[in-house]
Amino acid sequence: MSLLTKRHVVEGLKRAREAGAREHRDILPTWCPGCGHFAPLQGLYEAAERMGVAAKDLVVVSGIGCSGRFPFFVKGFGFHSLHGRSLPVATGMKIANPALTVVVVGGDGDGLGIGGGHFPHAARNNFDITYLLLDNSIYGLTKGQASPTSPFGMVSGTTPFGNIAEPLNATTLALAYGASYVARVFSRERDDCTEIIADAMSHKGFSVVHVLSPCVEFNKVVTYGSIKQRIHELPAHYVPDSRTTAITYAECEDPVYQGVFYNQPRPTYHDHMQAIFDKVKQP
Ligand SMILES: Cc1ncc(C[n+]2csc(CCOP(=O)(O)OP(=O)(O)O)c2C)c(N)n1
Ligand code: SF4
Ligand SMILES: [Mg+2]
Repeated sequence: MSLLTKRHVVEGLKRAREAGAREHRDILPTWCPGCGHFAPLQGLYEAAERMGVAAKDLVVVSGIGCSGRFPFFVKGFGFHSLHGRSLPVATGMKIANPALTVVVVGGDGDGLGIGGGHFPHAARNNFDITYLLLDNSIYGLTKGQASPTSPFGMVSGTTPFGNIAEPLNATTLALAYGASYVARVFSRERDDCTEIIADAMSHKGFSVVHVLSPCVEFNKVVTYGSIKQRIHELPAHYVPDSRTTAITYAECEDPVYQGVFYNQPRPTYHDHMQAIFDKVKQP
């Protein structure tokens, strides 16, 4: 499997157009060739296409970061919000117009650093939105500072003597916070990205896809090679119905598992609010 670059996205779009598919981008991606963020972008195009989501019904909300550029590259409504504030913006949109398909995209810094306080509340309220957390274990846009998921000991622009903090695990956090759907996927595996993003978008409730999405420019420690050595599919017998079992698998570091860790639909924020409205309306 080769790395997905701008050329692949252009060719993919050309083929899709020739096959009569609706177009799903306005502007071509500006990421570095080989950036991990290309595969989830292609995944979102294909998932939206497959699900028949019209551009007028799709909203992509981001914070700030290389990952934050996502909305520019998708045909639909977009909101490039403030650093770490994509989830409150997106949940507000969903409350205002529940008919919209809302996809939130952000980086490890955006979602687990400055925006880390919003993640648990979006999850426990079970808003019916999809959150693509593109994790490259670095601040890419600002050229290589340690992030909340950088490994212990990693040398970076802000940790010249090695990172002294333990990394956060986005999959574990999503599970612990109460997300009703949690998956992890390696962005090198383009087809897996598409399948999992489509599955997450079909889920009714808060779905999190933790994408291991290397920054080829500024992270020389967490790379396609280092992830490839440890990544493994969840066992064939795995059933994604137990949060505690899911956390055990999510915490495993060798191998690092990918796949759907948890998928247990429950009433969404909107369902609960509707029930309250119906109750108060009764004579
Ligand atoms: C309030 C605020 N603080 C800091 C910044 C500077 N800043 C922009 S992007 C970024 C980190 C981006 O890292 P990440 O979220 O991991 O996204 P990536 O670029 O790696 O995709 C920072 C610190 C900012 N734009 N706004
Ligand atoms: S700096 Fe890193 S994260 Fe940003 S576009 Fe380039 S490879 Fe991707
Ligand atoms: Mg990052």
